[in-house]
Formats: sequence, structure tokens, C-alpha cells
Amino acid sequence: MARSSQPDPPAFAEPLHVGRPNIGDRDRLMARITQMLDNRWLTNRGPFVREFEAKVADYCDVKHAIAMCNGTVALEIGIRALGLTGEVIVPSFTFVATAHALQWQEITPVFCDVDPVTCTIDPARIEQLITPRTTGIIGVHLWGQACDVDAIEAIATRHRLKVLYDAAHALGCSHRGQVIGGFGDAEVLSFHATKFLNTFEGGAVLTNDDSLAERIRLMQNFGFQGYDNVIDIGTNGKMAEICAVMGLTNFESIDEFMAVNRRNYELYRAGLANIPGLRVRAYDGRERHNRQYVIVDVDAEAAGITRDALVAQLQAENVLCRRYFHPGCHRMEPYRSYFPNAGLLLPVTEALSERIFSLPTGTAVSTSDVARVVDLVQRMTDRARAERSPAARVA
Ligand code: T4K
Repeated sequence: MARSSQPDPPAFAEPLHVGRPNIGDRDRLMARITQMLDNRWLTNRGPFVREFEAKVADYCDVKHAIAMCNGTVALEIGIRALGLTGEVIVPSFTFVATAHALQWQEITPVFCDVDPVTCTIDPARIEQLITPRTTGIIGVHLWGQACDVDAIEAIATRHRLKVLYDAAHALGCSHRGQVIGGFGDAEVLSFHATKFLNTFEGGAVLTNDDSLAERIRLMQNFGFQGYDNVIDIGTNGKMAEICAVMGLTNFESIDEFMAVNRRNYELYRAGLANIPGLRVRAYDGRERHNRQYVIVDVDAEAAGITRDALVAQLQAENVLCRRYFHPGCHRMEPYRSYFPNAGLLLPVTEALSERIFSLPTGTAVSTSDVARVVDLVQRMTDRARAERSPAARVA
């Protein structure tokens, strides 16, 4: 139904952000902070970090979870501990941290296109990119959608490559009923403030491989084995106690976070379902999924409005939706300069990154917020299509 003739409601007084943190019970958070201060143990794998690591490992059904200061350092350490060098195959359709974690260590990210349905690295394209310098594959479980882990494993086995998954978005998601965390040689989580479960800043490397876990622990703590004994090069990737305190508290509310995300997602999906040219990305109902990213795909022709115009109009109304992920990493520096023609091999990435955007969700977004956003989108698209109609053009 066209609503553009009715007066527009006022813009959101407060910005409605993508990425507003989910925050668990404040009293329990404060009680833990008090305990932490009483402990006078603030970092270097204190009791809260150890408890958090055990919680993550249990939740993700994996043997080892090594908590880190953030997801990017977790990726860097995971890459180094796996001995990756030379070239690593990675999607361009991801947050730039995935590529930077390689380039930071002078490993060349070789950008691979994604599957148009799953939006994750396309196994059919991986083999074409393997050279004698290739040492590994990094798949990204984008928006919590699992990669085709079986096909990737088969390729990796054939070519003796290591496999690391960037699971920054995927806490609480499953693949064929198996919780994400134990696939490949290792997986990396992010607990950044904007993530489904946050520790302010934070990350983790997950693995079932005992010796890899030991290497990662050494690397994240300067290479120390016991007091005064440094046995290898390392860095400082440790998570602070206060971060683990936040993580443990948020874990207690994780089912509520998931339920709220599911509620918001269903409201968006139903509300936007009848708008021509807009499609809320579907998630496989048979899998567990955190629904932290509500992704809208815009077909500009059918919607009568481009993705960028719609995003700009929403932002002008204080709905701070984001173009996650635009542009592809290959269009960002330094990759744009290094590989100016990379886009020729990335047609799906190029097309997707021009079409998608993400809407605000999480526990800071109420049902009435979602209804207002839906109403705004309806008005904007109605108006755009009316302006494009032949009658409007003649007038
Ligand atoms: N791999 C993947 C696939 C990733 O998506 C990420 C991070 C990583 C690896 C690396 O993990 P970390 O090293 O970050 O642990 C944000 C996050 O900073 C980043 O963690 C995240 N992905 C990425 C998708 O989003 P920006 O540059 O978009 O952040 P910013 O400052 O624009 O904030 C995003 C939105 O969140 C805004 O609408 C504001 C809102 N926000 C943000 C913060 C920090 C809040 O409402 N409250 C807050 O406290 O990267």
C-alpha cells in the first residue's frame, strides 16, 4: 500500500545504530568488577579469563579457546601459529581485518570470489587460485553463515593447505547441526562491542589441536614458557580481566540476545516482504543462528531506488544502517594499488557489495523501532517508485 501521501513521521530523535552493544545484567557485571578489583589481578590470564576461555570452549564444543585482546590480533596470531607464508586465499567480501591480518605479516591475500547464495568463499573458485606459494585458505563465516567447510577441507587436503576460519560473526551459529568453532585447523572469534556477544574488545582462537593451542598461547604472551624463559618470538595478545568479566556476564544473557535478534529479524522480514526489490537475507531455519546482522539486498531497478540512496535517506532520518561490506577489500588500500584488476575475477563480490546493507538490531532496538524503520523504508521506496512512474515523468 502506498503511504507516501500521508505526512512523514519525525526522524528518530536518538540515532538508531547498527552495532549497538548487547549488555547483560548490570548488577552481576558490577559484582564481578568488584571481585576483580578485590583480586588485584587485572590481566595475564587471571581467573576471569580462564573461566571465560572454558565457557567459550564449552559453548563452541571445541577443546581449546585462547582469549585474545581483539579479533584482529587473534587472526594474526592464528595465521602465524599455523605457519602461513607466501599467499593465502581469502574472500574479498569481508571486513578488511581479514585481509589486513595477512598483509600485516607480508603474506599476500589472494582474493577469491564468493558464492552468490551463501556469500561465503566459493570453493569452485579456490583451486584456480592455488600456486606453488599458496600455504592456506581463510574462509569467513560471513554474517554467521557457515562456509562450505566440507568442500574447503577436501581442497585443503588435496593441496596440503592449512585452513583457518574467520568466525568473527558466528558465535552461536551452527553448520549441519554442528556448532561453529571446531572447523578447519582453527577458528577465530571477535568479541568486539558490536558483536553478538561482546567483551568491550576481544577475540579468541579456537582449535582442537593441542600443539597448535600451545604455540598460540606462547605467541600471545611474548613467547614466555614459565618465568624468565622465552622460547620463541611472541607478542602481546592477551585479554584483560575486565573484558572477560563483561564476556562472562553477557554469556548469562546469550539466549535473551538471540531471542531479541530473532524477534527483530522476523519483524523486519515480514515488514519488508512486500516491498518490491527488497529482500531480507534468509537464514537456514534448521541451523542455530545469532541473527546479529539483518542484511537487506536491494534490486535498484525493482525497488525504484539504489541501495546508496536508500541508505543515505535512512541515515538522514537517524537510522544509521551500514553498507556491510562495501567495498570489497580489493577496492581498499593497499590492495587496490597492489591488484588494480582484481575485480575482474570477483564479479559476485562486486555485485553483492553494491546491493546489500545492514539494519539496526540487537537488544537496544525495540519492536516499535523496527516498525518505524519498516514504515520509513516503505515510504522511501513508495516515493521513489512514484517519482519514477511514467505519469510522474510526464508531469
Ligand atoms: N573479521 C570480521 C569478519 C569482522 O567483521 C571483524 C570486525 C574482524 C575480523 C576483526 O575483529 P576485531 O578486531 O574488531 O575484534 C566495526 C567493528 O569495529 C569491527 O569489530 C567489526 N568487525 C565491523 C563489522 O564493525 P566499524 O569500522 O564499522 O566500526 P564503527 O566505529 O563504525 O561502529 C560500528 C557501529 O557500531 C556504529 O553504528 C556505531 C556502533 N557502536 C560502536 C561501538 C564501538 C556502538 O553503538 N557502540 C560502540 O561501543 O567496524
